[in-house]
Amino acid sequence: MVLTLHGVATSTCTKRVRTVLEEFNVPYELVHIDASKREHKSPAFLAVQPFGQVPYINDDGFKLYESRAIARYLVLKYGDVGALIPDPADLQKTALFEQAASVETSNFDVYASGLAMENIFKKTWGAEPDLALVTRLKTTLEGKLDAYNAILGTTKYLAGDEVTLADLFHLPYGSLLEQQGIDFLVSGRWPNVTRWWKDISSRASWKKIDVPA
Ligand SMILES: N[C@@H](CCC(=O)N[C@@H](CS)C(=O)NCC(=O)O)C(=O)O
Repeated sequence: MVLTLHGVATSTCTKRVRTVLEEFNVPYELVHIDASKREHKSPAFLAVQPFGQVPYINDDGFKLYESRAIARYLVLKYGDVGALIPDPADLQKTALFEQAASVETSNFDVYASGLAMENIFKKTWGAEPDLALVTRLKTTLEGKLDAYNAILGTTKYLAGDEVTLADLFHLPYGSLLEQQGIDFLVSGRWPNVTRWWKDISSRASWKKIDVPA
């Protein structure tokens, strides 16, 4: 049975999973969840994903939600050992990978997703962005990028000199920054960040699935 991904092609978290599927050419079927009909809040959907959020996967009867957990599962099941996640036998490389993955959720996602909410998603239901919040989020993210620039001045990627999921996790919300006219990743103001961003965002997997939100 082909793996099914239950989500929305344009949604950030569905894109995070699709990128990994494309990295390893895993055959899959995208089962579209129609958010306008609140399909993600239906009893059938909630029975699998109790928070009513996309995406989840069904891999031969094994169901899993949370895009980053799905990504880890897919890499370990379908990838070569050491590709995108370090070989689990290497404790220190694994720990550095987990550190970098945690950096993404703690120091990037919270601000970049907040900006997407204010500047993009709110418009879809006719709400106005909270401009004071936008300023706070941008200022905090600028400070975080100082640290990113320092990290990426010593290694090619966030967890060392090999690309990992920790890098790829940034793609969905990172690309939405550009869509909002926030040039933090591309301007060269943080040169190591720009070098890194150009590298990861030009991967064939991302180019294939990136459709505007
Ligand atoms: N941490 C979850 C977040 C999932 C999530 O927030 N999905 C959004 C779309 S990107 C969603 O379904 N939003 C609708 C809602 O929360 O009601 C993941 O990474 O899978």
